Amino acid sequence: MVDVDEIARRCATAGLDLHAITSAGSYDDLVDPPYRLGGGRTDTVIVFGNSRALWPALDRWERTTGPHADPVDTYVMQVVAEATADVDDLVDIRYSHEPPPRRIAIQRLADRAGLAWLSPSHLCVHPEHGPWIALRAAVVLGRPLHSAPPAAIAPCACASHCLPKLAEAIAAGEPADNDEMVAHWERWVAMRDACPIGRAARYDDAQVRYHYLGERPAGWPPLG
Ligand code: B12
Repeated sequence: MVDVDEIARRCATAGLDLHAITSAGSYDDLVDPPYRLGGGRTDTVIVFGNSRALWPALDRWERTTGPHADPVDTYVMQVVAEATADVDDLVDIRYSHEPPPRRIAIQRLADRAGLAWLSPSHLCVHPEHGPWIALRAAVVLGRPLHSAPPAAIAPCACASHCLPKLAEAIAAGEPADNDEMVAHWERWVAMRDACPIGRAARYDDAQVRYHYLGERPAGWPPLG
């Protein structure tokens, strides 16, 4: 059987450097029915994410194999599919970018698994990388996990850091979709910058501009 550490090692090599485990049931108990994983309650779930470590790998891949319309999503699916190709008890892979009815509340999953604390600013905060992480996929395995590890604990005090910035961003117009977020993108970056944890882990400019504005860096093959 391919163990969790080996799957995580494969993903980390490709830039998906963060992971934690919990049981499917402990996540399902936290969310409304449409967001549940279903299946066995003791199934093991690995939640994968990335720090800024994703960017060099992704950048190299897009320069050499692109253009892809959605490079991050396409790359993540390829990496996770390859990392789990020989896993006999693979039940499901849910990606954070999947729309309903396959959407999962991946921040709640990451919080429950102890990977990163879900803060009131709607961002998960990792003890080392702060809010400068993304959450990418949940890999569900049919091997039992009878006692789920503890949930994440708060590493910071939001009231004097991100929350005033969240209020400013919301006052500028609470976004219902990505276009509305882009209209005030610098306010949303300011909220992330306000967190005292993980300042050294901030994404570089190309990664920030790609994630908030969808800007393809110079050197990436142009979309047709
Ligand atoms: C839809 C969505 C959005 C919508 C939110 C609309 C809304 N009102 O819910 C919009 C387009 C506005 C948005 C914006 C952003 N998002 Co977004 N988003 C998602 C997505 C795809 C689904 C969220 C969802 O429906 N979850 C299901 C519900 C049931 O879960 P929930 O726990 O109850 O609700 C969570 C979210 O809905 C969100 N939320 C709920 N209400 C509101 C209201 C506002 C104003 C915002 C901003 C968020 C928000 O926070 C909740 C937890 O506190 C997730 C990925 C995922 N699968 O979860 C990414 C995700 C949450 N987003 C993410 C990010 C980074 C952003 C942005 C910073 C921009 C970006 N592209 O990088 C901005 C700004 C957000 C911020 N807090 O700074 C990351 C968060 C990483 C982290 N460290 O936690 C995720 C996990 C994607 C990823 N690949 O990592 N997003």
